[in-house]
Amino acid sequence: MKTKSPIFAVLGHPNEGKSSVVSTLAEDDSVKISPTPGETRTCREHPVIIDGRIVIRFVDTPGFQNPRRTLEWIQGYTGPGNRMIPEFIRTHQKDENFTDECELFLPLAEGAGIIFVVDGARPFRKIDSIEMEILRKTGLPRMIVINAKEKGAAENIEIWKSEARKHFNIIRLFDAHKASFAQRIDLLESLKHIDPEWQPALVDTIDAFKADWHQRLEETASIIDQLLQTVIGYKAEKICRDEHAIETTRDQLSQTYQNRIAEFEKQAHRGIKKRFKHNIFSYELPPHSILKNDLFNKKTWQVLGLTLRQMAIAGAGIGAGVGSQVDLALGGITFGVFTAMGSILGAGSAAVGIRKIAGTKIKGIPLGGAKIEVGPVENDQLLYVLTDRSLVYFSHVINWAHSRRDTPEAGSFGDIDITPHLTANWGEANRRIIRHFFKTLRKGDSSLIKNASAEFRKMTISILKKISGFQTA
Ligand SMILES: Nc1nc2c(ncn2[C@@H]2O[C@H](COP(=O)(O)OP(=O)(O)OP(=O)(O)O)[C@@H](O)[C@H]2O)c(=O)[nH]1
Ligand SMILES: [Mg+2]
Repeated sequence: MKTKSPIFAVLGHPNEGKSSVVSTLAEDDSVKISPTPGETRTCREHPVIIDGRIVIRFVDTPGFQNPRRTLEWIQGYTGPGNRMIPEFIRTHQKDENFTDECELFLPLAEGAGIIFVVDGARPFRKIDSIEMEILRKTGLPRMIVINAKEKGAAENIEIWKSEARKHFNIIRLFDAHKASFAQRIDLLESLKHIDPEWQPALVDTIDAFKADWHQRLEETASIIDQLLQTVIGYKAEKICRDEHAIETTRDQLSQTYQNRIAEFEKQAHRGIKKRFKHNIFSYELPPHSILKNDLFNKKTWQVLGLTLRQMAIAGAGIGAGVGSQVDLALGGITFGVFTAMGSILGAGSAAVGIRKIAGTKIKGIPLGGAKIEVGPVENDQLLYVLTDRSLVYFSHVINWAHSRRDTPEAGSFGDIDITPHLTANWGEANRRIIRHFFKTLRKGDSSLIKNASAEFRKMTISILKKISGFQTA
């Protein structure tokens, strides 16, 4: 049995998406990917490390340079099968016609399994069958990954499949730029079947991936928990000695309050992004994302939690008092959102009025002046909006493959609809949990908070699982 972690070389023609497959599978956003063929010149190993242990390695390689002549040499080779690749490298290492082959064969000389990547969107060509034949002749365990770069004609894919069957017993369709966690696990599951010797190690690898994913969901839930706790506990305060400056100071303090809350949220989102290994490439939110609007922007509040019908009613200028009745009339679908919206939209301001969210207190102090306090938050709506925005952010991050280097457009991946998972659509059991959590936090009894927070995190993990479409144990 092999004792080292499984190793797979990702091979193919130049520019087919080899580096993209490596980057997505290894969740490494430092991999160089470019539209120019020949971007990858040397082999680079990308280990996946979980809990300090290498669980699998993927080797990115340059594309074939001279497949026809390589196959000719292989067909003329008469030595022992296991010496063929080392012998090819030894014979051609000084020949610049085979620089890339000598390089891409290096991991094969060490017994790596093969993941052959092709762009299934383009038509199949003769050169492809030559490359496939080379790989078959190596006798190494191998799988073909059809990575359709664009939505190719379905008949192209069918031709690819039937040609691939001649050389590979495992054929997978995999979209490197869009693969979800579930699809990545699926690909690893198929790797198990390419070589019985790798199987026990790969079972272990897959278990490690799943356990790690579960841990990430736990950590995300605890980041959201902490964010809400921090926001509930926060207030901005200032002493103002000048009686005439009280109003202006209060406005400035409201701004400070608002900025700090926005900063708490950013920190939480950065934590989530980091946990999902988006480190190097600066991940951009898609332009259509609701998160492109600031936390306190009216649009944020309009979109999170308001159905079209409610928007229309809100647009008709219904104020706070009526809002709460409409809320009831709609059977509680809005989970209280509309009540807040009624008052906020009724106020007609471009930004959500902070005074409606966090109470301000002005207390006289000895020797003149006042102590001004903004916060803590009085209106649960801010907490629901923060929860929703964290769920939206999580959804963006997990659906953003590490191989992507562009800015997503509407309809590319942002169309994954997480509306059913937003607070306004939660079932009664979950609503009860979050309401209880907020109430307990406000009371401030630390032993009760511990339990309420654990219950909130447990519920959040189950929502995150649903959003990620992957049920871990
Ligand atoms: N839309 C889309 N584009 C992709 C996909 N995979 C790769 N590409 C694009 O295709 C180009 C080549 O991708 P790479 O991953 O660098 O390909 P490669 O096979 O490593 O290329 P070389 O190293 O040059 O041989 C890049 O512009 C990628 O963004 C995909 O699944 N979907
Ligand atoms: Mg490359």
